[in-house]
Amino acid sequence: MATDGYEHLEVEISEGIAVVGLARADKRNAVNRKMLSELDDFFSSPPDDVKAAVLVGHGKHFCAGLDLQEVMEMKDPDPLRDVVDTRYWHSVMDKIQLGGLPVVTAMQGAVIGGGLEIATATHVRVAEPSTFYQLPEGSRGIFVGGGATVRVARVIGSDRLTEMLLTGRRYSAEEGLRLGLSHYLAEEGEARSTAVELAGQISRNAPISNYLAIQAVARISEMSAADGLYAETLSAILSHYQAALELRPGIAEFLGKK
Ligand code: 1HE
Repeated sequence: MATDGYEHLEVEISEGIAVVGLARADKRNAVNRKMLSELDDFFSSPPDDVKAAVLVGHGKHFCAGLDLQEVMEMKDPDPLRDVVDTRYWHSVMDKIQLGGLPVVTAMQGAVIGGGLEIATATHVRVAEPSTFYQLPEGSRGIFVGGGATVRVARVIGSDRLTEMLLTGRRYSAEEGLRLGLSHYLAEEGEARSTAVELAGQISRNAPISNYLAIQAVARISEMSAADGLYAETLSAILSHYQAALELRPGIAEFLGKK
């Protein structure tokens, strides 16, 4: 089954896994307003039968970041418009991270600027050897606005984020693996199939365990250690209770036989 009606996204659904493709290869999947609103739409209300998503970029590059052409077309400075736009990026990245689906990203070629912000809003990242990571905002005279100060910093540390922004350097796939920008390094051309396999494996976990791995870890990472440990206890109990509920039909069936 494919979800139709998008201009810059291509969605294919099979066996509970949605492969969501950034489908603007001629512009290296640069993210314009339309693509961002389509990501918003998909991750706000994924189809009920979808248990996990795989995010891919069509063509040779995962994503070249913000559509700079669209930025240039907005001629007059308008701080309020820009605040609203940046906050919209933040809300869409939140939906990707916390909207309810485990998301595995398959990356190749450029993972630049907003592309890296999208990738770090996802939960598992697989790279190919051609992958490189860059935050060229400094050399473009702008600043990150899609969550990098929080999410990229959480992965590589604020010290290295500052270094990436100041120098605009490219980190290679190998370096990215070491830094945690990817969790897996697949053979060239194999990131998507590895990501689909991982998504399939994740989709077979207990839904409550996936929910807590995404939500509880994200929330607890913002808490003090004492509050985090308390929240971990409550989360663990919630999962045990859910497991007990799921066993109930079996118990009822057993009792019914008596
Ligand atoms: C674009 C964009 C884009 C390509 N916006 N149109 N992002 C950047 O600064 C990255 C800019 N792009 C690149 O460095 C390179 O394009 C790539 C390394 C990604 C790929 O290189 P290459 O040689 O394969 O492609 P190309 O020839 O540079 O580009 C092909 C087309 O894509 C071309 O358009 P055409 O009409 O001339 O064919 C490019 O203009 C177009 N294209 N990248 C618009 N980004 C939430 S805030 C986040 C802030 C940021 O993301 S800043 C980082 C922006």
